[in-house]
Order: sequence, then C-alpha cells, then structure tokens
Amino acid sequence: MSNLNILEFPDPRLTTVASDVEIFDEALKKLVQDMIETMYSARGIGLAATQVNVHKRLLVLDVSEKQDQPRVYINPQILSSEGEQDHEEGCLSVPGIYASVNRAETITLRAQDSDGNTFEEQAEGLHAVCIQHEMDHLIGRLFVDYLSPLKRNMVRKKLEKQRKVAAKEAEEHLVI
Ligand code: GNR
Ligand code: NI
Repeated sequence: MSNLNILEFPDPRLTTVASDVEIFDEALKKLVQDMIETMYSARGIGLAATQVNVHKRLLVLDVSEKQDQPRVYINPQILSSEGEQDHEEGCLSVPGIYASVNRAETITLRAQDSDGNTFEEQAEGLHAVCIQHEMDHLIGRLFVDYLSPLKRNMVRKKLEKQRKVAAKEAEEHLVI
C-alpha cells in the first residue's frame, strides 16, 4: 500500500472532469486500497480520485464513528435527491478552511464496487453530504466554488500564507 499525494487548491488539475472507470482489474483494486490508506492517514472522511490526480470516476469514504467502515463508489450516479441541509464542510485539498454548504438531505444513488458489480443505496445526513462533496470533485468542483469570488480569493490568500509560513519554518529547522 502507498500513501498518495493530495493536490491542493488552486491547483488547476483539481478542475479536471473525470471519466468513467471501464476496466475493473488489479490496478484499480490497488488504487482503491491506496486511496483508503491516504484518506485515513490524512484524517479525512472521504477522498475522490481527482484529489490524487487520477481522473477517473471513483471515490472512497468512511463516515463511521470508529473509522472502520470504508466504502467504495465507482461510476456513481445520483438517481434522485430530496430535501436540503446546511453542513460545515472542509476538504483535504483546501486545508484549514471550513464553510457551510447547502446540499440535498437524502440521495438515492447507483454505483459499482471494485469488482464492477452495480448497487443502489440511499444516503442521508453526513453520508449524503460526503457523497455529494466527493462527486463534485469528480466534475472538477470544490466546496469553495459555492462561496462568493471575494471569499474564494480570501481562501486562496490564506492558503498561500500558510504555505509560506510552513516553508519558512522548514527552512529554519523549526519543524523536525
Ligand atoms: O475530511 C473531510 N471532511 C468533510 C467534512 C464535511 C463535509 C465534507 C467532508 S469531505 C473531507 C475530505 C475531502 O476533502 N474529501 O474530498
Ligand atoms: Ni474534498
């Protein structure tokens, strides 16, 4: 297993629209395992392939309390959605930034598992939020795209500043 590098906003590769997974082979299974490992080690509750620079319609998530129930969705499609909810969202590709986003409360979706078998399920609450957040990544959209251009610019500047501080600290050996 390997830990994959996560792209960060405003990396233009995060705006790529992913294409369908067509081949369900060992390489796909390895990618799924690597994405699950990467999600856990980054302490995320979800990860889309786009974030690790693989532009295929594939996402993993784990919204369980003990973080011991990874789920895999390949070629996901939302069949129907109902209601609304506002939830504070964060993103491994936009570290340290949180904002409330309005999403559907309940979704019914169809997807495939790592063997290519099709399944359908209903998701609600945080589970539904996470799926919608990850499916946005697959069409090149981030939660900060729902903010005003002014706020998005503030996010960009804050991240730039965070990176500068981190680089300077590394240079001064403050970080061991
Ligand atoms: O770890 C994550 N937490 C989170 C919290 C609220 C709404 C969505 C998420 S997904 C995010 C991981 C991530 O960036 N997935 O793309
Ligand atoms: Ni994200």
